[in-house]
Amino acid sequence: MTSEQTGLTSAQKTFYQENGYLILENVLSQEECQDFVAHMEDLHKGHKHLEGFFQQDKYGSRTFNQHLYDQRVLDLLIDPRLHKPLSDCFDGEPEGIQTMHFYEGSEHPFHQDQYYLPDCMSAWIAMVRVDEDNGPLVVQPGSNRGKLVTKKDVPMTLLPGETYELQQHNRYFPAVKEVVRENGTEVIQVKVNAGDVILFDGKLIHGGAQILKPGTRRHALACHYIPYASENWERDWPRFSFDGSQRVLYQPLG
Ligand SMILES: O=C(O)CCC(=O)C(=O)O
Repeated sequence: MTSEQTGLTSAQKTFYQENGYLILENVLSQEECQDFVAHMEDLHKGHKHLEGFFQQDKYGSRTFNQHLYDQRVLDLLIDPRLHKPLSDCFDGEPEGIQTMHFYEGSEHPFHQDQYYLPDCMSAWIAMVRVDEDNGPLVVQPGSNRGKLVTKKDVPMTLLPGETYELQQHNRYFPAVKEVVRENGTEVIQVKVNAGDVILFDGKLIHGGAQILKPGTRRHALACHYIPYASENWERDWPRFSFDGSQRVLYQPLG
């Protein structure tokens, strides 16, 4: 039996708590990864049509919340092999809330996912080999135990004339960079094989490393979760349980 079915060993759990991330090897088979990559390439080339499909040219060509219109992505978000490891990280039941499929490395500056999605964590599924050529994740191990830059520190409210991108580049990313500096510890690239999953804490400072071979594909599906018990939630997106049920907990006014 694999750890994906039985949950994390105590050594894995300790590693996760101390470092803020953990690699689970061979969660998906090579065939599953190749099938999924073919699916994503078919959508990209227009060989397959899916209502709602849209690629953003932002932080590497990516899709956003594809699980809301693509059963294949929803199945991965709530894949039973991820259930127990995520429950062990949270010490409670997880719910799937967000997906982003990256066709390429993101070169996303350092950030913490809990700035955007309070209480969250991630399961980042590599669908191809990810290394220095195609832009792996870069993380600051242990930063999950340090300061979290919140919306109280860097409000999301835009200043006159400011766009969201400017807010991020001029105010949010520099604030996180400062925490990286204050933490004073090394940052590392996390290189993984197709089928491996990187679990990481929403407080972990991470980003997309520089891509050494621009234009190289880097298929990876980033899945985000929140504890079922979390009420720290202000989105109208459905929250998906691992039994396939879903619930909407917040309805914006107007
Ligand atoms: O895949 C990447 O390069 C970045 C992913 C990321 O920042 C995230 O999932 O929060």
